[in-house]
Amino acid sequence: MTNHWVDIKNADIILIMGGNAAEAHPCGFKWVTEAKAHNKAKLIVVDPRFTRSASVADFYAPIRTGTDIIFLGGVIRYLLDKDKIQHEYVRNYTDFPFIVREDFTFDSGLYSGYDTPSRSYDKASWDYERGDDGYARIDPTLQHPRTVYQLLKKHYSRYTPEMVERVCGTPQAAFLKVCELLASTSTPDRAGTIMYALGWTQHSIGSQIIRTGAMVQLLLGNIGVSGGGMNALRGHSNIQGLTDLGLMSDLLPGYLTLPREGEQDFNQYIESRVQKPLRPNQLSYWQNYKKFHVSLMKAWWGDAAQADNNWAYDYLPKLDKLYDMLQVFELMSQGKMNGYIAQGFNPLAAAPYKSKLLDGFSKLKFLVIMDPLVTETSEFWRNVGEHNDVDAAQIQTEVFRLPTSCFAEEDGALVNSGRWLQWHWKGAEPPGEAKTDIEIMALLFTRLRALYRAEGGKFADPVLKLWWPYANPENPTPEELAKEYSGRALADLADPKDASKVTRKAGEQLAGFAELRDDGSTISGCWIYAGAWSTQGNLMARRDNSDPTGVGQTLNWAWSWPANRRVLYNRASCGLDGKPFNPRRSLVSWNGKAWVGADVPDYKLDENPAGGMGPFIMNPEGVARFFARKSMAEGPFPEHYEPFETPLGYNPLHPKESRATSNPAARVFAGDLAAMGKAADFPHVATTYRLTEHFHYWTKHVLLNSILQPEQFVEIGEDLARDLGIANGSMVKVSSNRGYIKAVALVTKRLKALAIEGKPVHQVGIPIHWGFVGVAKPGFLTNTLTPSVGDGNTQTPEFKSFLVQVEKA
Ligand SMILES: Nc1nc2c(c(=O)[nH]1)N[C@H]1C(S)=C(S)[C@@H](COP(=O)(O)OP(=O)(O)OC[C@H]3O[C@@H](n4cnc5c(=O)[nH]c(N)nc54)[C@H](O)[C@@H]3O)O[C@H]1N2
Ligand SMILES: Nc1nc2c(c(=O)[nH]1)N[C@H]1C(S)=C(S)[C@@H](COP(=O)(O)OP(=O)(O)OC[C@H]3O[C@@H](n4cnc5c(=O)[nH]c(N)nc54)[C@H](O)[C@@H]3O)O[C@H]1N2
Ligand SMILES: [Mo]
Repeated sequence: MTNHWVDIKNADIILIMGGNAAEAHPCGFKWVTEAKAHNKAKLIVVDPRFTRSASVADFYAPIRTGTDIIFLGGVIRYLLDKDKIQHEYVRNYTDFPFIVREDFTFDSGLYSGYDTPSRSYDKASWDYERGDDGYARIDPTLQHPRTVYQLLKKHYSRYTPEMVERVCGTPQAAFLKVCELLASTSTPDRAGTIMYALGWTQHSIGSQIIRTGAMVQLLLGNIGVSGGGMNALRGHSNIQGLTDLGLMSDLLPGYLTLPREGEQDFNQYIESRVQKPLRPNQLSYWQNYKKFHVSLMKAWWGDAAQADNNWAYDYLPKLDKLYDMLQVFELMSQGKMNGYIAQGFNPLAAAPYKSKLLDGFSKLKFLVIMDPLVTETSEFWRNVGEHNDVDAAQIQTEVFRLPTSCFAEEDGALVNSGRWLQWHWKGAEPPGEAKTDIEIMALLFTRLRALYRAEGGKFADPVLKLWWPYANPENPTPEELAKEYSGRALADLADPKDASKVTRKAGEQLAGFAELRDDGSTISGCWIYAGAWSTQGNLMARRDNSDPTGVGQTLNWAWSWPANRRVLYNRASCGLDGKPFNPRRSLVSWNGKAWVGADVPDYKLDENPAGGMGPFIMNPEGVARFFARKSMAEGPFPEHYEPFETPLGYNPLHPKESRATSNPAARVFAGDLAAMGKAADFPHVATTYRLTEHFHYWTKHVLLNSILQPEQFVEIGEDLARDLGIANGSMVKVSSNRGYIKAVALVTKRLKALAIEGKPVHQVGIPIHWGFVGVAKPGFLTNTLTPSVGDGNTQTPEFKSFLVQVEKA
């Protein structure tokens, strides 16, 4: 989230699109209720299904799955056309006036630089034109035909209300009503928020859908203001912490990035991440990259990380490719992996294309499961008839189960969607043989290290020299780890302006990332968490919810990254003069000497706004981007591409012979592509989703939850049920090109056929929660059906849009 849960109460307009917060985030949803009750906020829901969120909305619009870029691109066109944009904001705080290179082109759905065999782009032309001074060229009048503004207008001119109706199936009147409501927040005194989750992320163009939403918010001046923002409703209680701490295959903690194979040289690695300002007097905060990186390497390898070995740069793996889960399961099914550890992960249930996973797991030598419960993955080898039809005698994989505790049986911090690190305390000891994940990982590490010490091995140093300074090496405490990721000084730190003054004594916890150094004198295991545990103690454990300004910032409740700031980019809530656009809900302001206010300013505290420094200090241009430059796989402006399994078979935006039907830059493995189905055989569009009564695949172990939602069902619209002669409550078979499931038919008014390109398209809704372990009625795994293709940037699987055939069982 750019903002946070409580702040949703400040919104005037709330768009829930690509999520179902009333169902999947019922506690956080109370802030929507607050906004409606106290702020007269209007709630809009856009979803293929009439959901629990829709049932309390002021306005609902249906949409075909996977077509949100057309819808949102249509909103962009509407806002530009009707001049419903916040002018001062857009002109000064975005890249509108920046001039794009002449060789940048877009034609028949493809951007300049496309290479068909590798399905990827040479992105050189996706950039600004540079002046003789080295800075990006701009035209403040916005008249130059290659300003980002002009290119944006041209790009989305194709996204007309007629196109929205044709491709999304959303009636024009409903679409225009949504536009009108959103447009009402283009004035400085009104704010709108977007709440989204998997309905946007789980598509082969998911990241670009989210960007399009962010572009709508920028046009409306809704980023950096209270009641605004792009608010990703995260899933598991600590999934925000997972990405923060760099558990993606290409990340390091704090969104630093792992080097690629071609980056063997340390200085080159740093230089390519330290971005010089693209306009005069901009901060470009990533210029501090080296300080964060060196402090991380010191936290990991201590004395073994020194200037003369480039802070142990050789110890870091250099990626030849991404190792996301789709890649891993591809390698596994090719027989290229010996072992796999599933820690708090039930991939057989959670990953797409189940039969491919069964094949892969069967080829492993060993499989380790760290989990408090029995999972389908831990019993992938068990034949349970139709629900898991395997030949157990042929499977040689050795499975180890390591029982773990769960969050309620340990102390520690969880990071919520709003970036708050909230400390919690255990309520009970773990039962039986269960140990915490920390203890198990520490035991694995210390034993592996002992083996390396005794027997040696290839490239042992990264293991042997890992810094492990914990009182009990076999069980580090959450407190020790928290102090380490927050960070401390290893030597006395001198004031950079006056070397005779010591600002921080050796051994002291740091107050924040501004104190980090690139000379090895500080450690921080995650720079964005620096200051969470300061000399004042564990700030994550704070529980003071006082809110002196009434805007809901509660700065003394827990601790929020970065720097305890609650709303990112909050400098953008003020005009060029430093005065709030909306004094009624002020976050920060310039008092003539400093930035002050209800939130921690996202800016240099003493920076006079007259100097012209932009509010988006992480970007080298100082402003927000409509034109993403080289940061996305598919191109600088989001373009609609059909799901890989498309009911149309072509992209209505492009000439029919165009190669750009589905995401041309998505990575897709040959076998997975061959397993895609066609509309002729699988005419119904399916999507998958969750229910309040279950949490994924584990609450089916709980009797009460299993009583509330006892067995797998699929939602089918009344018109489709009539066509197929399916009665409510009868059994149906749902097949894709990868397998089939059987389930109870729930015939409903919540799903209706949409008219797409003049033809009716039926959508089918499939909840994800059932499987073959637990006390609920045994069922099929929904992911028997789903296709194995990921978003072009994150590789999040396309769980939300694929083709099936429904028939009577
Ligand atoms: N009770 C409960 N709560 C949970 C979870 C749980 O299992 N149970 N899981 C947690 C986790 S890990 C996560 S990630 C979150 C997920 O939270 P959500 O993303 O809100 O959950 P989903 O139900 O997967 O999907 C949300 C909605 O997206 C819609 N949708 C599908 N395709 C499209 C599309 O193309 N466009 C649009 N606009 N909408 C579409 C679906 O119809 C569905 O209503 O929930 C978390 N909360
Ligand atoms: N078709 C389809 N597939 C989906 C989705 C979808 O919308 N549609 N959603 C996807 C999403 S967003 C998600 S997040 C995944 C969820 O997929 P998973 O994360 O695999 O599913 P869970 O059942 O939430 O959790 C996995 C295991 O973690 C264990 N666990 C709980 N606490 C702890 C702990 O403290 N330590 C350890 N070691 N284990 C613990 C639980 O017992 C459980 O067995 O599913 C994905 N798959
Ligand atoms: Mo999730």
